[in-house]
Amino acid sequence: MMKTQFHALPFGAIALAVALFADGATTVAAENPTLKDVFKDHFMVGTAINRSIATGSAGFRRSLEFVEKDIALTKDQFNQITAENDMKWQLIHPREGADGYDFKPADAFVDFGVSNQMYLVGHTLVWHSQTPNWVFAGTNPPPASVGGVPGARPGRGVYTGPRASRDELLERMRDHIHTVVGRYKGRVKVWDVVNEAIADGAGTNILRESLWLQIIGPDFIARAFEYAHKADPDAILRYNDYGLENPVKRQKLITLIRSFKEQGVPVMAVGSQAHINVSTSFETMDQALTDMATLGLPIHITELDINTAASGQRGTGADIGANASLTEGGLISDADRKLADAYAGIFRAFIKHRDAVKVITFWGVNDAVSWRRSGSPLLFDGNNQPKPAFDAVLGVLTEPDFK
Ligand code: 9MR
Repeated sequence: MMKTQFHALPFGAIALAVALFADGATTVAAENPTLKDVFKDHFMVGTAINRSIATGSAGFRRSLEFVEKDIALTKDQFNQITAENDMKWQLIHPREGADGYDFKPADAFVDFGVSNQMYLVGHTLVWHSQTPNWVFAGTNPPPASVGGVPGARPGRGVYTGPRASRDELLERMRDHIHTVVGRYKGRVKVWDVVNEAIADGAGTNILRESLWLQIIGPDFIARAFEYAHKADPDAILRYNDYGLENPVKRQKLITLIRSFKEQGVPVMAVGSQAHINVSTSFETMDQALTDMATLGLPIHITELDINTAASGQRGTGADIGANASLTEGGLISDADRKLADAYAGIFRAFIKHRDAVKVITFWGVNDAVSWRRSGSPLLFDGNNQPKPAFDAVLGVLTEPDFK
């Protein structure tokens, strides 16, 4: 006779499955549904991973014991990973010159993904943030009136010294993209080629006032995509941004991507970060996806999390740099239930738009390692236990409308 198994259920009540045994007795067996399996016919479900997870070492406020649990959860639940930080310019290419690269952590990320048969996303090649000063430095004086980047907030380390020429900066960009994309060719399948280049707010400027824009001009985005396409013609090249739940910012994205398509720029997917709060409803996400789908490109939800911090419940129009600090003041009341409701709503929208939505990436494995951990924004708590939001997400598929 079959042995009766009765595990404690680590993955919530939805894990219950009734098994009928040969002797006619019924018992309850644990069958742990996972995100990657439950949604396998809809989209990939992934997570950003930090260096500790990629390398199997203590760090990021986690002892080795916890890191090992984070690794187990990552392998269990997700079939796609993104490097949370280690492919950013500042980390992978801190110094000028051919020996200015530091590939070790990024190599560990890629090895981790390849050895666990995960779909790999590279994040990110060109960004206004986390880029070392040497990239922009040269002998041309900066415009006297701005002394740097208009709109840049003090204290955020924006380079204000003498600048490279357009050609110098393009050459540095080309070298960086060719080297990084070339190294991981065939293994990293998707690249965030340009990150967060769209301006916030209601102004008419589409592009953010970055040093990339000021030194190269508005074609810096097109050039970046061309270099990346040359470096790996098979890679899916993504434009990635946040706040696209906001109709004003979304319209800027649509205008920008349409113009790229008209010019033949090889942009192949739209990345919507989706760092949202609990007021983002099914309707909001449905409208955002409906609008973005008119571009005819696959949509990837690239950095999903839902802030439940009391101070983080505001609109989607502001700079994400400010959003980072909005995790104070404790959690909203009934945070777990509101988080579950919000996740269920947006997953209904993702499923409705499954023809367009191909990848959903959570921005972190659990609340303890999240960039906005005080906002408890993910499906697993700091002990890697599933929260009510996990069951709510899995439950969406069994609702009558979502068969
Ligand atoms: O989660 C990332 C955090 O660990 C870093 O300190 C921060 C700065 O590099 O970047 C965070 O990730 C950001 C991502 O790269 C781009 N979109 C916004 C994310 C949250 O700030």
